[in-house]
Amino acid sequence: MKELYTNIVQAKNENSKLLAILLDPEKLLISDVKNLCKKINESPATHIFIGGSTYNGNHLDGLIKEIKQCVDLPLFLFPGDYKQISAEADAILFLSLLSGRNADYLIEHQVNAVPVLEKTKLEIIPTGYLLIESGIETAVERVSNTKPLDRNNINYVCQTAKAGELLGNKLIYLEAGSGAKLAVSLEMIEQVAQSIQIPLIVGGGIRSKKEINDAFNAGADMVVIGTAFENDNTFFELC
Ligand code: 1GP
Repeated sequence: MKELYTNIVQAKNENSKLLAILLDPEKLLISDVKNLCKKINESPATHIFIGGSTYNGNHLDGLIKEIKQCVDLPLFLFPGDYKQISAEADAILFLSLLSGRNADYLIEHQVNAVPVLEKTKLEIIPTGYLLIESGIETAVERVSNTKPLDRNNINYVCQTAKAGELLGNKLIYLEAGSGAKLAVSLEMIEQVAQSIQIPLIVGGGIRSKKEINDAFNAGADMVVIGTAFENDNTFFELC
């Protein structure tokens, strides 16, 4: 097993919770990074994720290089598609959108990513990605042209997560979508966590320290915070 994934599994086994800050390259200038790094270094974050549903710019390598100069946390690509792959990161969440039935996001983008990935030393972590209905249409839903899973049909979400594990994914990501009105319910987190053995990531619409802790207590191994920190980089001080 590769090191960064092993660390996540180890954290799960020790019940030591992980927190990722999600940075959207579309909303981040290289000149913003220094100030941002200070805030990240003062926060309880254990990981940085970078990526976005609609980014197609050309400053991703530069951004990551700059971030890596001032933050010493593992930096994972969380790509909207295969064009968002940078060799400068440490690892990539190699996502398959298991909640949807759009073959492009189940396998086509992954096939196209192979020649790019082969030129990098990125640690590749296969991740079953499940978009859950969250009260509004999110960017992932729009861009992937898929419907999220019914937030009330917990059994089906558990079954989908388990299928993801049986297919060989190493992580399951329960996603309400960036800026979601409703985060994934605690009941769903609890039941999915009990259905699978692999680590569980939860994100989308989480906006307070209490919500982070509730997600952890329900069984999330890692929580992802994007919008709350993006809107207010003192978020972790106020928590
Ligand atoms: C989105 O799960 C992440 O992919 C984070 O969501 O921006 O709502 O925190 P937020």
